[in-house]
Amino acid sequence: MAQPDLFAPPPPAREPLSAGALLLRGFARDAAPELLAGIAAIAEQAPFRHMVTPGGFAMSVAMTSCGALGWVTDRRGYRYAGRDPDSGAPWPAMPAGFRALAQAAAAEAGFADFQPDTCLINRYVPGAKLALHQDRDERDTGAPIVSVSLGLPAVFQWGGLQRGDALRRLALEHGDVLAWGGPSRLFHHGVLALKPGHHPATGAARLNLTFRRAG
Ligand code: MD6
Ligand code: FE
Repeated sequence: MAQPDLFAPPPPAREPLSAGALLLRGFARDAAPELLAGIAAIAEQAPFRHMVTPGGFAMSVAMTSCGALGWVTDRRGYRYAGRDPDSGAPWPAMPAGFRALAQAAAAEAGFADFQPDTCLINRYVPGAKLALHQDRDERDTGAPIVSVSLGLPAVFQWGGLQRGDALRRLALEHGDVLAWGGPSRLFHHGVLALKPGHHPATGAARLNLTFRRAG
């Protein structure tokens, strides 16, 4: 195997992807233990589940939510709901540290005063993937989205406004944050099937937090 090049420059800490989209490498690394503890507490109240798409297929990514709203899907469609359909209870509150991290990342990307009302929590195990999609179930697409990657690395596909636009592949690692809005808010994106591996913080899984203003 080739030796790592000790003199290769490190990847840039902030990489603009296009107008309104910024990759902040390692931005959440220090907060990761607190985020993972928060996720564990949320999952005790609102367990991860494999929801069914309107087409009738169970998603390979397991999901739960915190905040005033949670993203859900079933045979009736995709939407945001104020209660967990599995328990009938309100979603767990969004921890203050989650909100603060999302606001700080949004501010870095030029979106002042981001007020997320939902955080979708995605759990990937090897083989789990997310097909190319747009995030358009939110009432107001004026607000950005902040996405935090934890644990095993994943390949993120990043396209454009049109479904057929060229796709870029980004390696997202533990602590990486994407902040994305404005002209990029409705860009297509997806996650390729997770490769097997072990990460000290999450074991054999990748976790993703996606903060949005949905209501
Ligand atoms: C994921 N993320 O990274 C899935 N959507 O696991 C998303 O679908 C996503 O990361 C909108 C903006 C950022 C994202
Ligand atoms: Fe998305």
